[in-house]
Amino acid sequence: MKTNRSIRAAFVALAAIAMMAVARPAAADVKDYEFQLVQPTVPVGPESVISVRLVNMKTGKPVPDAVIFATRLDMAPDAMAEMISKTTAVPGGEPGVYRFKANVSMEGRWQLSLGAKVQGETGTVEGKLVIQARK
Ligand SMILES: [Cu+2]
Repeated sequence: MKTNRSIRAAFVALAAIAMMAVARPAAADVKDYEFQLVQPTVPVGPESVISVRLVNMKTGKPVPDAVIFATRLDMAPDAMAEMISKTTAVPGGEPGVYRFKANVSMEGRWQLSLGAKVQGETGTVEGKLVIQARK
């Protein structure tokens, strides 16, 4: 019954990995940060700029110098998750505001998903924002 035992061991190992993935200890501090839209709407166009502000909810202050390492823009809110636009970071703007240029090709709701590292904090700040595109 050696085989059964090693299969069982493999299952136990897999279960442990799965549990770690689900119950990964969230660093308390990243919960204090939030992404907010600067404007709720953007114009439809090939080079629309979306501005988001990263705010420390405890202090109410914007957070400059965060490293935004993941963005995704898609039309999931209008049931078109497969409709994805590439985003490009645009420099400038006031401290704590992060701007992204994208081809917003269609009127409707777009979702911007963000991941960021904040200096001095472990963990990742994640946010999903819904923007209305208008002609
Ligand atoms: Cu669409």
